[in-house]
Amino acid sequence: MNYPKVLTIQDISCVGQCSLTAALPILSAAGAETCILPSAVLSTHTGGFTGFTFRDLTEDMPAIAAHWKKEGIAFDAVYTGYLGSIRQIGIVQEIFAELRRPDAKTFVDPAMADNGVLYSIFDMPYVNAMKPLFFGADVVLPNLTEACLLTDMPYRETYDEAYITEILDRMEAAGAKTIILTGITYKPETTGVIVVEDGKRRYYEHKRIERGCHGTGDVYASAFVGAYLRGMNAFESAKLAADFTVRSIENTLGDESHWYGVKFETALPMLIEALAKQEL
Ligand code: PXL
Repeated sequence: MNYPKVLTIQDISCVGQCSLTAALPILSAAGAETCILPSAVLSTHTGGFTGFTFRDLTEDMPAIAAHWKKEGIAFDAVYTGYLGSIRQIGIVQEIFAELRRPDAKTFVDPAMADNGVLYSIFDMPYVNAMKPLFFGADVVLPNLTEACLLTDMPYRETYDEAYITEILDRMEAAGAKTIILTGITYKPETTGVIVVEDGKRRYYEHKRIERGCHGTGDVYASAFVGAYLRGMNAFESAKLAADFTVRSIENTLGDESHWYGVKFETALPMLIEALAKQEL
């Protein structure tokens, strides 16, 4: 039985359906043993709430990892999302090196920007510090804004295939292996994901829902990692994660009071059903 043990490192936003409160249930639903290393605890996420609390857990992280090492705990996969500080990026690199099982895979969602802007706590030194972690990972999941920041390309709202090709070329030249580039829109009514896998580039185009939603990047990345660890290839995992995310957004439409996240829980049965067709 394939029962991967995954470690996911990201913040706990107590309210907001993102980062660990999305990754943990989604990875569990995908059949993975899910261990967590919280990078920070916030009362809410930072996208639209004001006055949120922020407890940086950088100081705790090396001690937690050292305890695991002493106990002989190691992981089949490490998946990182929103990190709270530049120092944490270095700590995460040490964890990658020390706590992975021999064939372990690393997944990095840079989780630092969207729609052309950095999230409120980040700056360019953070972007530069992210580069070695990002380009050294087995699988990376940037959105277009993050891909531009990490390749020193200007962010554009409208573009053609040549622009995206340049970004992908730069990512590959910098060392990226499997790339899942999300939110690539060539036509107003659709969006899609580009998957670079074994040197091949493929595009999965799907329905675009006008309403922008917080947390969809985390929901997407978690579903992708869950499917990939279940044995699906990158392209099939990217498709399933896209369908799951679209369903989550659709299930949230019409409820204006739910502006801060997507109701991904209501789409979990669909994810589980799709994954059930895979060999365990
Ligand atoms: O969804 C990404 C994310 C994760 N964690 C925190 C955030 C955000 C996006 O704004 O603020 C704390």
